[in-house]
Amino acid sequence: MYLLLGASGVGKTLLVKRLQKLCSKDGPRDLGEPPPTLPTPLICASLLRWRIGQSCATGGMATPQRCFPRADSAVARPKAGTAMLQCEQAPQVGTNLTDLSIQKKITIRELGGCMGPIWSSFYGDCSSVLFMIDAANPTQIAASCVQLLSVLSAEQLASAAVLILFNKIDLPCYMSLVEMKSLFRIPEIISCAKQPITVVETSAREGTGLPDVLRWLRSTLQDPS
Ligand SMILES: Nc1nc2c(ncn2[C@@H]2O[C@H](COP(=O)(O)OP(=O)(O)OP(=O)(O)O)[C@@H](O)[C@H]2O)c(=O)[nH]1
Ligand SMILES: [Mg+2]
Repeated sequence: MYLLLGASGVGKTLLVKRLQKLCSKDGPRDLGEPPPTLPTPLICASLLRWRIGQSCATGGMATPQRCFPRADSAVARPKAGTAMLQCEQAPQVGTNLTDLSIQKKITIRELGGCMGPIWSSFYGDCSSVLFMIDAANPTQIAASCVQLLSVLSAEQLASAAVLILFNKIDLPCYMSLVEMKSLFRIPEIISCAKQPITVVETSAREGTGLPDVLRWLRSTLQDPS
C-alpha cells in the first residue's frame, strides 16, 4: 500500500487521476483537459520569496512584480472575488483508494489533508509514502514541514520509501526547488531520516514531473523493503 499525504488542496486527488490516466491504455499522450483551477495566493508567495531571496543558494531574488502572471500566461491573473471561490473549495474528508497498473497492480491511498491528525492510523500497512507540498502556497510551508517530520519519525514508516513532491510548479509564483529545499532544510532532513527520500517537482495540472513519479513508483517495486 502506498500512502499519499499532504495538506488540503495541494493536488493529491488530481495527481492520482493523472497517474491513472498515464497508466491507462490511452497512454501518456492523452492527459485530457486540465480541470479549471485557481492560483494560490500570489502576493503572499512573491513577498515570501522576496524575503528569503538572499538566503537562497541561487541568489536569484525575485521582485514581487515578476511573480504576477504575464498576460500570455496559461494561468490567468485572478479576478476580483476569485480568492473567495478558492477558499470555498471543500477539503476532502475520508480516504480515496486508487489502483494503478505499473508492472503490477499497486494501490495508492490518499488521505485528505484535513485528516492529518489521524494519518498515523493508516501507517500500519504502508510500504511507501508520497508526501505532497504546494510549491505555490508558502503559507502552508511551516505546517507541511512539521507534518513531514512527523511522518518521517513514525516508527511504522521507518523502512518506507518516501517521495516528496513539490506540486503546482505551473503557477507563475511557485517557489523553485532550491528555494523549497532551503526552506524545508531538505538536505538535513534527508541526511537524518532513516528512509530513502526522493524529491521531485510536479505539476499535476500540466503533467510535468509525472514520469518521474511513475519511475519512482516502479523503483519501489524492485526494492524488497
Ligand atoms: N495550477 C495547478 N493547480 C493544481 C495542481 N494540482 C492540483 N491543482 C488544483 O488544486 C485544487 C486542489 O486539488 P486537489 O487534488 O483536490 O487537492 P487535494 O490535495 O486532493 O486536497 P484534499 O483532498 O482536500 O486534501 C484543484 O482545484 C486542482 O485542480 C497543479 O499542479 N497546478
Ligand atoms: Mg483530495
